[in-house]
Parts: sequence; structure tokens; C-alpha cells
Amino acid sequence: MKRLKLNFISIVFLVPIVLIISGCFLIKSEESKEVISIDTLENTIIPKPLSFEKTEGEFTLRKDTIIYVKGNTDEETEEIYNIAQFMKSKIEPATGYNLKVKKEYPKNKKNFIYLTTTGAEKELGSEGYLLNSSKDNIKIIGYKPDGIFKGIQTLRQLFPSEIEKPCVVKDIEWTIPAVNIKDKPNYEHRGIMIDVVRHFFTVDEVKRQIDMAAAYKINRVHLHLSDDQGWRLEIKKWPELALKGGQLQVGGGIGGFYTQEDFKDIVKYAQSRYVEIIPEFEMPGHSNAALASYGFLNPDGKPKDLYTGTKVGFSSFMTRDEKTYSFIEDIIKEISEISSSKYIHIGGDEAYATSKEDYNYFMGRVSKIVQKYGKTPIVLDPADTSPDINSDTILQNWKNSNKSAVEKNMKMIISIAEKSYLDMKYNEKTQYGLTWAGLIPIDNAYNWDPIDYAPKELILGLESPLWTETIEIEEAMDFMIYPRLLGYAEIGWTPREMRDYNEYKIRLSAHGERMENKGINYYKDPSIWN
Ligand code: TNX
Repeated sequence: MKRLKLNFISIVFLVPIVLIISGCFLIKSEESKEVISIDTLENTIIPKPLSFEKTEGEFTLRKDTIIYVKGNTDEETEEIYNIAQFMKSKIEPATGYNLKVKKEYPKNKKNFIYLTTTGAEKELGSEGYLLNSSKDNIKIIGYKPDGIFKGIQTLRQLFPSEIEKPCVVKDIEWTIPAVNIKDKPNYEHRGIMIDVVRHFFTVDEVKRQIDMAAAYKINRVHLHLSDDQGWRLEIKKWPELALKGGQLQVGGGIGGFYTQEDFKDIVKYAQSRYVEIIPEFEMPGHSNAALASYGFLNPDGKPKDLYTGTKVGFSSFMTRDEKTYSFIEDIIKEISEISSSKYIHIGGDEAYATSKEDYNYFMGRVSKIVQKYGKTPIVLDPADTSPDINSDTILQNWKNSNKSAVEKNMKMIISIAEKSYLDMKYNEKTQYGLTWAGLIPIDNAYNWDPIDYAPKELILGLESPLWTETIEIEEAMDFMIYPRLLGYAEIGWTPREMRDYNEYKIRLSAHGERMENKGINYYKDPSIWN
């Protein structure tokens, strides 16, 4: 490259003009005054890969590019074949290419994509991958098929953003740079919670969110299936839960529920995207929908009225009545049979209508029931303070109050409200959302790490909850989740020492177009997109 000799005049006058004409995008960091531009960035991948090296050349996808798949066993080859079909479904709409997939080692010398687990290092773990591209081919190698899936999500981001368009884009070269990427996650649990109670969302709406989140390597979707305002899953032994308890939602509108077949369908869809669905039933508080469905759950034997407001902390199961426990056991048994997750979440927050002693006893008993059905319980704080809860139970920590959990060596999922609540507004003007935990603009959402709240060895990862008191429709859901989820995904994936907000925000800006092309109604924060 030739170096230009610039005199004083050209520096003062010409450089700014050239920058303006070329549309070069400069952003200044307030503190460091360091200038980062999209052109000087090595890559715009989110979450940022562990190592990324650009080499000479580029690979261009053509309509006759062949995808080869090969696992260590026939079963694995089949699984990778399905991943290849997933990849095809993501790139076919925009490219119009119906690529051939072959279950064999690459036969060609060039013009192929090879997805494999053969010869991969164990050290990559279940989600890690290598992505090597050259002018001749692309190779994605995972120790497990899940790793290949994560590599494909990275590959999508290497193509021009038009790859995300839902219809054929003409006059474009589907080119990616030649790169060597080695990648794996920092935390095993990278989740989002969706409250389908306060407002109900259909199976397709939930699937769409799963698909979009998986693109950023989110691997857990926690469904909040019961609360005061609704019960959202069919329970065969106790049908009124869904039929009656599921009727309404916040504001008094029509609610809904998932049949067990619907739930299995969501689980299967999520599995095809390497996402685990974690089901939750809230108790002993947040239980009015159950209490309204069956009179025998109440001290006076009468069902409670359905509730469509947004107050919390007024309902409670009867914690000293055996009828309550056999009822809960029936529910746990049914969900354990249709859920493939190792976890069942039993809530446990804001039980203000339950005495502390009864609460402690109840959380201990229900945790044991969950374990009896072969699952690991997850609870919210303050359940960690119950003497009957121990390190067999996971804490989802939403308030900064996990002292007991730390003393007991309980594993934790960090969901601190003022950092990770997707239902908090971005700023005062945000159309939807609440403010009780504060405003959460994009930088606040990004600038933290689970280790700020708990010892590293106890942390499974993080989860960002979308409570839906104010979220009625898909557009609102998108708006609150995006773009903040990209930041949460990166906190979960990329080690803290590799993360810097000023650099992140340039990568994020490049994702605006991608989100747009996918039809995501994201919040176009003026500090990122101006
Ligand atoms: C608190 S956070 C709740 C939810 C509400 C949410 C609204 C937590 C464990 N409980 O019941 O929906 O605030 O932000």
C-alpha cells in the first residue's frame, strides 16, 4: 500500500472532506478519544468470536455449490444433514439457490461447504466450532453437531446482510471473506425468558422469537407458563387450569393456552435450533389462575375470581395442605413427561401472601417433587434462603441478594433486574415497558458481567426476562428484546476481557440492516443508528 504524504493544509481540509464523501462512519469514544470505524473493524459478528483471523481472498456462493455433511456415526451424519437443511432454509429465500446436500466427504476440490464433526478436538466442547473459509470452500467443524449449528449462525453473519431478506435479491455476489475462526462460549446458559401469561403469545409467535434468538446463539428459552393472570399449558389431570385459568389476560382480553401437543411442537422446533425450552409454573405466590380454576385449592373451598390486573404478591397456595402437594405433583409429573429440559422452574418470588416459614417449607417440598421426577429445580430468590433448599437446586437471581445461595454453593443464573430485564424501558420516552428497576439503555444492558454478582464457579450464565404486563403484540415484543438481546448474547458468549462497548456499538450498528431484513421491529436507538 502506498502512503500519501499529507501537508498541513490537506490534513485540515482534505481529510474531513474525503471522509464525508466516502461516507466513512466515525464514532468517537468519549473517554479514550479513540476512533473506531466500521472499516477498521475486523468483523461485525455478534456475539464476538473467541478468535478471528482474516486471510487472503474470499469465497463466493454459487447455485451449484455443494454442501457435504459427515459425522462420526450415521446418526450424527443425519443430524448434521438436518442442520444443513436449516442452513438452506435460511439462505435459499434471498439467494434463490436450492443447494444440493450430500452425506459424504467432499468430492470436489472447490465450490463446496463442508459440515463435519470428524477429527474435531474435544476441547471445542458441545457448542464450539472452527470456521475456515478460502476462495475454494467453507469448512465448519464442531466437536458436536450443536457446534456446527453455532458455526452456521456465524456464517450467516459473514454474508452480505441481504442474505436475511425473505425474497430473492438480484445483482449481488454472495461473498464471504476468507477467515479462520475458532469459537466457543464463555457461559453455558444464555437465555431469554418470555412471559406468555400476562399477555398470551401464539405458538408461531413463540417460534419466531426462538428462531431469532438462536441466530445470536441464545440456547435457552424459559417459558413463564403460569401466574395470577393465567395458566397457559393444558394439564390433562386438571383440565380447568387451562380451560378456565387460561381464559383471560392482563387488561381483560382473551388469553389462551398451549395444548400439550403445542408445547411438544415448540420443544421440537427449539431443539432443531439447539435451544432448550425451560417450563415454569410460578408458586406459591403468583398462583391466582390456579386458585381460580379449582375451589379445593382455597381455604374456603371456593374458586377465586380470575384476575386481569397487574398487582403482585396477593395470592398463595395453601402450604400446609396435602391436597396442594398432590395437585402440584400431578402437574410436575405431566410436564416432566413432555419436556426434554433437565430443568423445571417453580418460581418462588414475591410470595408476600405466604409467611416466611410456610414459604421455606413449600419451596423445599416442591423442589423435592421436581427432583423425584428426575429434573433439576430452578427457583427465584429469596428461595435460596429456605433451609430446605440446597445446592441440588439452581437459583435464578433477579435481585442482588444471593448470599445464602453463595454460602450453600448453589449454581446460579444471573438475571439482575436493573441490568437484564427486557421489560424495562430504554428511556423515559419508550412506548412500552416499566421503570421500577430503572431505565435500561443499550450501553447499560451491555456493560456488565455475571461475575459482578456471583463467584465465577457458581455461575451457569445469564438470562434476560421479558415480562409482558405492557407487551401485547409481537411488534412490542421485538421492540423491547431488540437490540438489547444482542448485547446479552455477547455477555454470555464472549469473555469480558474481549468486550468493549465502543467497539461493540459499531458492530451493533452493522446489525441494524440485518434485523431490518429479518423483519424485526427493533428499537432504532439514535446513539447507534442516526
Ligand atoms: C417482578 S421479577 C416480577 C414479575 C413482574 C415483573 C415486572 C420477578 C421475579 N417478578 O412478576 O412481571 O417484576 O417487571
